[in-house]
Formats: sequence, structure tokens, C-alpha cells
Amino acid sequence: MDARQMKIKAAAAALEYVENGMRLGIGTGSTAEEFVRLLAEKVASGFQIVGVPTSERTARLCLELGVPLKSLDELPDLDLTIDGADELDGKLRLIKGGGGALLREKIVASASERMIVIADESKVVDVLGAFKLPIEVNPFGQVATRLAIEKVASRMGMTGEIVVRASGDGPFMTDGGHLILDASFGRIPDADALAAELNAIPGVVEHGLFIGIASLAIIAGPEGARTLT
Ligand code: ABF
Repeated sequence: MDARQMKIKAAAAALEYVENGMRLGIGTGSTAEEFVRLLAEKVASGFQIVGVPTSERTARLCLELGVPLKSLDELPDLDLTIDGADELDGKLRLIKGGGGALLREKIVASASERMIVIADESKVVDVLGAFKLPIEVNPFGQVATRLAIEKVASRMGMTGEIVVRASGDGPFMTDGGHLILDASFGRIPDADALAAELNAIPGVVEHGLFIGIASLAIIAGPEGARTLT
């Protein structure tokens, strides 16, 4: 089974949790896109859901495939969000934001009664941090914000480069008009404490640590799909 087939397997298993009439948060990334494709087939066969996309990219795919959408302001209480992740540990703590949509992803998932993560086995780790931690920052004062992040990290025993994510000739800009700093911490010994410290830095708009948000993960591997709770 190749990587795409595993993503499809996880997405198909997640679709089982979607009930007719649900208000659904719809994630971003290649795994979430497989979910959108399967969801579109169900919608075409008469299944009724309304989705709230977590990015402009996901919104475009949904519109192209006929998945009905509303904004989060129109549907502020969602039943379920299904989204991918860059990394997850055994306590369902996630790193997200590799696709640059972490702010909307966190807002949408937090407005949902339940979040299910879909991923393949390569994303499961013992300790978070091999994947660079994306931190969304306001462009104003970005250098001061980076210094504040470095101070926090060093206090917690973490070193590593923090770079502004690039796209083409310039910096990558999020859907919200912010920058992403990618922090190569290598290993995050206390993700809960780091999340709290980052939340306290004024220039940090949001960070990619999702803690206490997901309640189930569907992990696809060559042998099939398993769940983590
Ligand atoms: C989104 O897409 C992100 O939060 C995460 O960065 C990424 C995972 O993408 P993929 O499914 O392509 O690995 O869920």
C-alpha cells in the first residue's frame, strides 16, 4: 500500500463517523483532501452535510467537487472536524501547520464538539518535535517575536533554528495575512508547557501545538487502519 492509499484508508474510516445532517469542519492537506473527495461522492449520492473549510485551498476543492459550504460565522457550532496532522503522539497531542493553515484549523476544530485526526503511521511519534513547529506570527515586530520565542525555548532547554517560512521569492503568507516561523526544536520535552509559553507571547498569533483538541485519531498503515484515543 503506498502513501496515498494509506491516506485514502484513513479518510474512508473517518467518513464512517460522519452522520447525515452534520455540520462539519473540513481540514487542510493531502490527507484531508482525500477525505473531501470521498465526502463529495457521498454528497452526490444524496447525503446532506454542510462543511466549514479550514483554508481557502480546501474551500476551492469543496466548491469544485460540490461539497456545500458555509462560513464559521454562519455555523459557529460544529459537530465534528476531520483534519490531518504533521505529527502526533500517544496522548493525541499534535503538531499541525505544515500546510500553513494552523490558525483556521485550530479555530474550526475548537468550535467543534469533536475532532478526528486522519494520518498515516509515519506521523506517529513518541515525542513531538522532529517536525519543525510552525508558529504563526504577526508581521509587525516579527524579529522581536522570534527573539521572545528563542528565549522561551532556551529556558526550556530547547535550541534550534527558527526561520521565516518562504514561498517563491518572498515570505509565505497565511490566509490571515501572517507569517509562519518554523522552529526546529528537534524534541519538545514538555509540549503542554511550551504551548502555554507561546500563547503568552503577544506577537504569536497561534502555534501548531494542538493539545486537548483531538479526541480520536485514525492511523492508517500497511496492515489497515487503527484508532488512537
Ligand atoms: C494540515 O495539513 C496541517 O495542519 C498539516 O500541516 C498538514 C498535513 O498534511 P498532509 O495530510 O498532506 O500530510 O492538516
